[in-house]
Amino acid sequence: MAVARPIRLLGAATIILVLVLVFQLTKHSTPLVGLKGGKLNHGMMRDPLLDPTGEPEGKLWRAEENDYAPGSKNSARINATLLSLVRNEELDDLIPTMRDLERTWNHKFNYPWMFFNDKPFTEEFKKRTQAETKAKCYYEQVPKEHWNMPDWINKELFEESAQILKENGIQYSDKISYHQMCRWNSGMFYKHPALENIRYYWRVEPKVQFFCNVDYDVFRYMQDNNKTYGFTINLFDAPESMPTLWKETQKFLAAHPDYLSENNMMEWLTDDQLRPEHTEKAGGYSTCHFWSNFEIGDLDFFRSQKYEDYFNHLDRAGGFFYERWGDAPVHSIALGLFEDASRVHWFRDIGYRHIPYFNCPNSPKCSGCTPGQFYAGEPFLAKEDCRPNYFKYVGTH
Ligand SMILES: Nc1nc2c(ncn2[C@@H]2O[C@H](COP(=O)(O)OP(=O)(O)O)[C@@H](O)[C@H]2O)c(=O)[nH]1
Ligand SMILES: [Mg+2]
Repeated sequence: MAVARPIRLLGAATIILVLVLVFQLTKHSTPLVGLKGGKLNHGMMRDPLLDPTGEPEGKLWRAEENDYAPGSKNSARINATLLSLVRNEELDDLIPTMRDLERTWNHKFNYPWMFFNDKPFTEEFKKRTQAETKAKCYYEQVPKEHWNMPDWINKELFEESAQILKENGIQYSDKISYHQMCRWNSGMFYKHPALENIRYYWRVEPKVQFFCNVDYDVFRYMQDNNKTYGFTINLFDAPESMPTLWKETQKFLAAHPDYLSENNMMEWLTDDQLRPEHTEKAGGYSTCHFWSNFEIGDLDFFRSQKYEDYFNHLDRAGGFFYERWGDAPVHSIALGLFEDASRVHWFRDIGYRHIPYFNCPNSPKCSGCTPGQFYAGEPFLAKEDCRPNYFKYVGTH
């Protein structure tokens, strides 16, 4: 039966094709909670793999991912580093984090780790961290002039303000080192001499977790796609920590109108629909920000004249100490105003957790978190997610 065989083969091929199609149609069928019917809608389950802007799936997953895989033509390391400000006492929390990131990503690329501390690192810290990676580790002390409270800050006024903030429920407001840390992460980290010749960094904090195998060089992805900044989580902040940050920002913008990017993210920064009380208390800023305990960034953005002028303006205004301005809103506002929106990237494929929030993709490359999960703990945490706002105004790039 010489004719029947091709026909049978054709039949089998059709069945396989139908099965593949059905699989493709059903594999991401988790209901999307985010922009349902055009309305912002918060919920614990969110599927970041589904595109909340309604664009066809696939467009947002990079087809070119394999171009950056180890062994591919683009796999040589670029000028970049992992970066972590950490205390000696946090060593036990840092080790599992290093293990996660080495297992899911860095053992394929061996980017160096650079640890920063306001105090000298102990020998134990050096020995145990270096033992976790084949890559080179660097241990850097933060210069005093980058860490100390600047001399134009009035110590008594700081203490009085800290008490008021504390009464308003602002965590760590009376801990001077927390203010110093936020200021260092806002305007000092990129000035450290050890980073002078480095272009990209990936910020890592002790205790954070990584859940997904990432098989491409994210730094090279940033470089080749002209990205300035990458994030995983977008959150609202406590407006009480920054009553005058937006006012100072507006003053700065009035003096430098030419610094505003043409394709800026102003609508995202000033949304007053989703949490109107936040926007009001923060003087017009929605408080929505890139959660900066995870960030993959281009140091040249922070070293730019625009960013430097903005930081100096804020620093002189005193809010890193008299209020509790965080580096997350400061970075986010600067990016939102001075950078082109298309140069900020949502790393939807990097499964991540910093207590209590998650970015958890629905992908076979991930394990250890629930796909779409945003938080663990009290249900009120759900409303802290402001990615729907970001997607609404800025989209995904
Ligand atoms: N060396 C050093 N690192 C600090 C200090 N304060 C905070 N950090 C680091 O800065 C980052 C943010 O601090 P963390 O306590 O996690 O703040 P949170 O995430 O806002 O609760 C972490 O990587 C800490 O290890 C400090 O006084 N010295
Ligand atoms: Mg932290």
